Amino acid sequence: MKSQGLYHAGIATFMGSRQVPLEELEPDTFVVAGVPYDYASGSRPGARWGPRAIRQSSLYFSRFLHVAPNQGFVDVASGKGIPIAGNLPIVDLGDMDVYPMNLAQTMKSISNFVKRMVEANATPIILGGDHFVTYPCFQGYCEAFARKGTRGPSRIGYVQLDSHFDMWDDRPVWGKYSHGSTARRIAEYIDPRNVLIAGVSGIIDKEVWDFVQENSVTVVTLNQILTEGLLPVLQRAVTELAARVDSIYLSVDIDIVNAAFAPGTGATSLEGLSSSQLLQAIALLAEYPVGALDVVEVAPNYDPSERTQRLAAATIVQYILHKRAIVK
Ligand SMILES: [Mn+2]
Repeated sequence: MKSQGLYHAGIATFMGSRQVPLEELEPDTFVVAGVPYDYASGSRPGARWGPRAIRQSSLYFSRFLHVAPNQGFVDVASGKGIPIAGNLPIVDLGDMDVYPMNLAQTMKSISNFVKRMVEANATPIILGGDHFVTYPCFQGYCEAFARKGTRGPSRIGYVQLDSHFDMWDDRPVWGKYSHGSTARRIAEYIDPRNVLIAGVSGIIDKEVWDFVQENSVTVVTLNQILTEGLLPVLQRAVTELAARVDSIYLSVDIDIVNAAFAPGTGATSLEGLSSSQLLQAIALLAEYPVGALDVVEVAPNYDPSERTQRLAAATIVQYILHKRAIVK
């Protein structure tokens, strides 16, 4: 497989990278792990198949690992070089253990797993799963820093690209934990001023809006993006956040992208970014101290064209190449 670099050959790890056990992680590595869990999804499940689908589509990009030409690659957008393709430090851990009928056990499994990834000085790349899984992932991320004694949760920021706030509090049917309450739980877990939600649109509960305003959560609306420009408005917000924190956890809900580009998700968005805008946003965010990335809510069962899962894979590859490989 390594010498062939064929899209359709071999076992579908992320980009065709090596699969290693958690115990054998090396520092300064991008470490991919899936969370095949969508039991906290409200209306249209399917994100349990996200990790496998994203891995499948990531093989399109396996040439960056396995077919490095002698002179490297070039980023067309910037004209800058990608000289170390072929040596990108990426491994795949497979999927985390989840327990569909046991929320507490699932949360503990996920947070412990991510904590161990960060303790190994690796950069977690997490394949969702519905957006619920981000909360235990984020907890594990924070716990690793707290245990190291270097940085507590107050110095960690959270950036969520999403068409929705995911800021429900305690719902009569769902309780406090679902894919619609992740950002609320995170805004309670850390200083809410260090939470940035970007891309939101639509009509929302007034209770959520009031919580956001009263707690000074930073919000970049889709309307601001469309009227002021994606890069200026996002750059301003992230620069302000980065001045207050040492490390940022970035969560990408694929439903930030318009359903024309990303139909394979539960809560499809009729507004939202284009796929080009999402990739531009990722290239920008990679300039900041983003230490973990998740891509969630990819439900491949609603998209036989596979473009949603391909966009999810491209989002991750964009982050990795801009973080590590593109010459500044
Ligand atoms: Mn979401």
